[in-house]
Amino acid sequence: MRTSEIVIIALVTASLAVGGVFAVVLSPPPSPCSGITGAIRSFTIIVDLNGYNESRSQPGNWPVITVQRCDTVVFNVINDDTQAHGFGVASYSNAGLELVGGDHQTLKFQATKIGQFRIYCTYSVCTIHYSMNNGLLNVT
Ligand SMILES: [Cu+2]
Repeated sequence: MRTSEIVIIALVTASLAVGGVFAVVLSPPPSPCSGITGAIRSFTIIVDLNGYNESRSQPGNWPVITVQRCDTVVFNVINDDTQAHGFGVASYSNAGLELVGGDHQTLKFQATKIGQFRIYCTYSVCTIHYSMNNGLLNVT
């Protein structure tokens, strides 16, 4: 084999190896919950002038919800107020739901990330806003 042939073979081999490394680096990591069927955990959130499920009269975090990683979390959010409110869950749904007065919507996701995630009203102008910023989703 001539030197030039060896060089070409070496270059082709090297580029294939680099391509393989890039393919591994660039492909998304598998979901930590792939193949895991968690429980379905449903929660009803009543939104009114007392906050989220009476959060106005709670000194600390409220509501506090705990699920296990890979559970499917379903929030049934009922806006019993006449004004609009939002319902966001940090990291899982930052945009959240937008509910006009009297609206009822569902927010559903799989809890793939472990941690504590704030539950909050995404409408900063609502009159009860200070009581709608301290909900907590614990994913254990
Ligand atoms: Cu609000």
